[in-house]
Amino acid sequence: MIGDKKVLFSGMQATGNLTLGNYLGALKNWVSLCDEYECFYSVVDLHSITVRQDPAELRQRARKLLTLYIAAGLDPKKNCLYYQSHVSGHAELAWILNCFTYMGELNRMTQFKDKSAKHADNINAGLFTYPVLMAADILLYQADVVPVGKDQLQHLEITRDIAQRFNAIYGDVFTIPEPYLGKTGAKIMSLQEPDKKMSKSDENANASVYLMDDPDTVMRKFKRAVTDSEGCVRYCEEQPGIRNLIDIYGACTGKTSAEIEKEFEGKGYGDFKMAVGESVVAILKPLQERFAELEKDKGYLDGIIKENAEKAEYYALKTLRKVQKKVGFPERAR
Ligand code: ATP
Ligand code: LTN
Repeated sequence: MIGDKKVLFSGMQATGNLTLGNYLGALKNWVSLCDEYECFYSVVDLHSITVRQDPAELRQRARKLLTLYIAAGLDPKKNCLYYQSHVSGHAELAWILNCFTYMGELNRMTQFKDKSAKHADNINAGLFTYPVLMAADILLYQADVVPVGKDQLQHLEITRDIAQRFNAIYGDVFTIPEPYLGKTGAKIMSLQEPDKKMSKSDENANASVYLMDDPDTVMRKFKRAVTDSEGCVRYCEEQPGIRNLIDIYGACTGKTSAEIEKEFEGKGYGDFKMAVGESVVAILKPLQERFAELEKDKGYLDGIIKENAEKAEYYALKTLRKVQKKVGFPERAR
């Protein structure tokens, strides 16, 4: 707890360009959470170097992501938005937690298996202990809740195991985090293969709408979106392509699927795709404008980055000092 609020932590990697899926499924829903929770959103750049990165590009992407957090509506006065690498406590706690994590547990992580298959020439120890760093992120802030996608639930589970193991030895040091299952946005699917989720690492650029796509590109991608053969706008299992477009249109306009079916009764896919494209353009436009303004205001952003890192560090150090004491490190002279 911080004050009378529960703590929420989440992070995103600055790899790849954010998609409409990331926005509708995560970012957009994060905006209102600060009323109920004390929120920390990190750009997890320590995690990013588990696969090889171009340094200039990583720096640029990390800044872009942090700027996008703000452009998407996260108020940096109410949410702590910071770079993981600016708070050294993440790495320090990760080391300690490494000594409370078993090889066998890490060996079972499916993301490690997937990523080592994908990067067979660089199976480094960081990739293996990635979940321990993630545990450190969460436990450092004594987070009660963590909004994550399904693919990260296994990492949240190991975080809980590590925390419980530590607490069993040293007393109640860590809050045991729960996955955040509140109001989550729709799962947005690929525009080209609607049985696969829209993902920023998809190699086919037509499959994903990126938050920085210009209106023409957005409209073109929706025109080319794979649809089904029924020819009518109906929300059903047999039409995964149309269902996805209805989900997107609904998320952008606030309309229900029944309202959307009614709106497009008797109309073909062409009209519907245009409307979906336009609704996405309407959502992205203000976000892109805000992004451009923020990017120009270097002094403002730098100030936010510094202020928020200091705030994160304050809470991180509280936990870290407690943990260091518990495991038996000598106290510092005051
Ligand atoms: P990658 O392709 O690199 O795995 P990703 O696009 O799948 O990335 P993540 O970084 O894994 O995205 O996820 C960031 C957040 O966005 C998570 O909270 C996740 O649940 C959400 N998210 C990602 N893709 C979608 C999607 N298609 N629909 C809804 N939410 C999504
Ligand atoms: N592994 C996560 C990103 C991440 C994270 C976290 C999410 C790193 N640390 C802590 C929630 C809490 C991912 O790739 N989506």
